[in-house]
Amino acid sequence: MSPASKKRLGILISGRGSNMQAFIQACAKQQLNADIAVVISNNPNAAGLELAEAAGIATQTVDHRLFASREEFDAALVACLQEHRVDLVILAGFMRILTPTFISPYAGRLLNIHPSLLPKYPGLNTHQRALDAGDSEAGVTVHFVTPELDGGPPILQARVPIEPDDTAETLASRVISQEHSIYPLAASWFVDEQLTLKDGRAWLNGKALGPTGIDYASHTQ
Ligand code: NHR
Ligand code: GAR
Repeated sequence: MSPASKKRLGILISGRGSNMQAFIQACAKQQLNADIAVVISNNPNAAGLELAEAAGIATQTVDHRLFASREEFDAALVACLQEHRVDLVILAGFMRILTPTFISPYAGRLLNIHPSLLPKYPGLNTHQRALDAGDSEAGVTVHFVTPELDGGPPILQARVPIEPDDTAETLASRVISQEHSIYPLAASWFVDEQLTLKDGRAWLNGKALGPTGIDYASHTQ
């Protein structure tokens, strides 16, 4: 693909930004043939904003507390992404639920990473919930975002074992290293036009994916 037609990513964060950093590195190593056009945070204190600035990437803060409704906040996010001519939106630890005002203009061009083996544990506190349930494994899912929270079609999952003395923190650190591998990989499938959302399902190279997407371990075998 010529540089002029490189896809432009917009990354939405709320905090640390380690997944965003994985995208910066994947672009630098040309594992991901895209440009990061803008990093947007709803939280003015997100540490990830400084990481993005240090990498020379445009940043914006759109503070949700300054808007009267979720729809007005979402419209401001859309305006910012449009200004930066974003083709694909990456939610990377973004902590605000989005309404159709945001999702409609980016339907099929909007990815999230969720730290559980969806459809298990949508929503918050996933690692503690997996521990409390006595699960023997946990993991992470990259999925297309739809209006149903963490309910959009899965694309790629990685599994990790749960060890007997795990805490939510030790489990999260095992999961996050998988996140940094699978999220840029799934985005590269989209950027390379192998991945689409159609009829409510994720399709990779013309094949509809199952309800848990691709398993990363079997993909890398
Ligand atoms: N929006 C839609 N419509 N669909 C999804 O699948 C979304 C989404 C927005 C964010 C990320 C998500 C996750 O992977 C995500 C997926 C925030 C909350 C939440 O409850 C839940 C899930 C996710 C992100 N947020 C609270 C809210 O009132 C605020 C919590 C906080 O600020 O700490 O928006 O887990
Ligand atoms: C990641 O574990 C991500 O999966 C999770 O938050 C962390 C963000 O870390 N996302 C959610 O819980 C979304 N609700 P990061 O800021 O270092 O990428």
